[in-house]
Amino acid sequence: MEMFCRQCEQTAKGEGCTIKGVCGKTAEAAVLQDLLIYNLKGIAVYTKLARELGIKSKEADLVIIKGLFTTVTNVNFDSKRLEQIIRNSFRVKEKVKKLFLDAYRDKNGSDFSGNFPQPTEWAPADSLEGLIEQGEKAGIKAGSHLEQDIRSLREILLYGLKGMAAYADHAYILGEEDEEVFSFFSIGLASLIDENLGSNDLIDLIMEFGQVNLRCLEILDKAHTNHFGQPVPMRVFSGIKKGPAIIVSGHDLYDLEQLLEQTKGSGINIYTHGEMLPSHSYPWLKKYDHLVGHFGTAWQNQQKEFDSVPAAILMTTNCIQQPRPSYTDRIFTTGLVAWPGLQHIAVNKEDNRKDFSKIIAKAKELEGFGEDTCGKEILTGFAHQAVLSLADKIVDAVKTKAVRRFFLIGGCDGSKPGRNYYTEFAKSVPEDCIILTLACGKFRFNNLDFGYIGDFPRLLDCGQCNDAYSAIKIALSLAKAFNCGVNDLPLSLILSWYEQKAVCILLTLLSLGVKNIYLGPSLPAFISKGVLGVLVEKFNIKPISTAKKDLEAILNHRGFIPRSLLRKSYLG
Ligand code: SF4
Ligand code: SF3
Repeated sequence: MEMFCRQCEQTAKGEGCTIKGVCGKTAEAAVLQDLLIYNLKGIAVYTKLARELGIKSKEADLVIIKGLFTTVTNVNFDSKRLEQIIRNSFRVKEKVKKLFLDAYRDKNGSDFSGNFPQPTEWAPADSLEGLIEQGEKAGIKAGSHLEQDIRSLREILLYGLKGMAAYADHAYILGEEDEEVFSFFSIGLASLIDENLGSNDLIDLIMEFGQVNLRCLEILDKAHTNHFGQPVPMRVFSGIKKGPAIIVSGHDLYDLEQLLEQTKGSGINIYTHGEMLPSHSYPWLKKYDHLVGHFGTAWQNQQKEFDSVPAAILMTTNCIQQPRPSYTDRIFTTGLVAWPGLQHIAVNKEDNRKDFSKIIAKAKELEGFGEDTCGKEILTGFAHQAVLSLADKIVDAVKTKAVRRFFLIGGCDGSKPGRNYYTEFAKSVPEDCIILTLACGKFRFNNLDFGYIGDFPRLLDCGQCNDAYSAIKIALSLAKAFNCGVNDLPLSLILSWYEQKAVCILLTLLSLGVKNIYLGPSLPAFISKGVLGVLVEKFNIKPISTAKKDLEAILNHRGFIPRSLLRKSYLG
């Protein structure tokens, strides 16, 4: 069977997965995901047209958002689940098609006579085998006739949309949504099948997307902080407490909250894993005494870390890896996460809540850890409010040269070699500099002791990849405080990417005009030479080289204090 996927950083040979995904995705699941995206483009054409007539379909918008999120790397590996999602998305497409055609007729007194692109007319085959055959023709290879840069730009936008879908879904679950964000999913997806759009049109759309994604990040931040409170800096225990345990991985704070509520007084200890670490800094979550600590490191180490623990495991979102036989009976998926054969905890559609009794029973049956063990404390919780409450002190520290420079070293972790660059870089940052970090890439260095500059810890963890808004807000607010542009700040961005959320964050940074980003560990396979040329020319994006070389280049070639600040504070 033919598949072709190159949406993530670990893609085979840096070119594309063709037989099976390096992530573990079967060719069958890969082509079904392609087919789902194909149908979502059809839905998007109708939702876009319907919106132009002032009509919206929440059901269709959500099918698009959840469908896109389903295809993010390391979310859904289950062909059966994908088949259900595809069939449901077809049903919704037919509904929104009728909605549009009826509204058009009502408004104009005649039937719509324009041409619809192919995905609008597509209907699913009756069998799974038939769907797979359809999917084989629906992937990005179907666009091989297109000029390389157009293909590349379309893929960049598609992967950005996938990343934004993850954020929009998290926000929606917590009651936050935004019309600009919802409508852009239709605009963006429909543009991927618009043959009239050239490179410049797509670049403009991608820049617009970056701004819309900023809005999406903002509503997600609002959803989190309204629901769970403003994060506060916290030292998180990373050892073990004796007793039954559930380890929660992924990114979904609402799942964690529901589980904490349902395990209150049960004697079960709850641990975060991977990107769930910053949960400990939210007042509404840290109030639970049985949220005892953080277990393990980043997603790519889960097979080793989950192998022998006597605990139940809950995977709330990406990134799940193929479970080892040693723990398939005690790992549970929920939400959009799916792996064939694993137990799944579904949401109750009536009240939008989940019943975690199955995983609770499993944790009790396993009996848990036999004894307490020590562990280092990990510092987290430096979201925008916590950092910006110190803005005056930070500005003073830069003026007095107590702090020379900030480095944002953040993004995804992954298993390909070369990622020790980020550890080396963090370790080599001079002692008068502060490191901001976020997402799972921080597990490469967040167990190291970076010490303090005065009252400031030298390593400030802003949160999950879902909290990129915090890092952006901190940078923009500091630029305002220094009365300079963000590119004039004594700030360097050293980013690592793996999956599509990193793509959408990068596009937001570019849409804000942020330049000189160091990007690694390797450049995306879906970026064509021509598009890379534009990125280098307009934004001076640099592929990482060695930590030593890059750090030297940054420290030697940048002013340590923004010119405007020098003018204001020192030159009068
Ligand atoms: Fe390969 Fe990544 Fe696609 Fe998985 S998601 S099939 S690893 S490119
Ligand atoms: Fe990590 Fe998957 Fe991207 Fe959330 S957990 S940042 S890779």
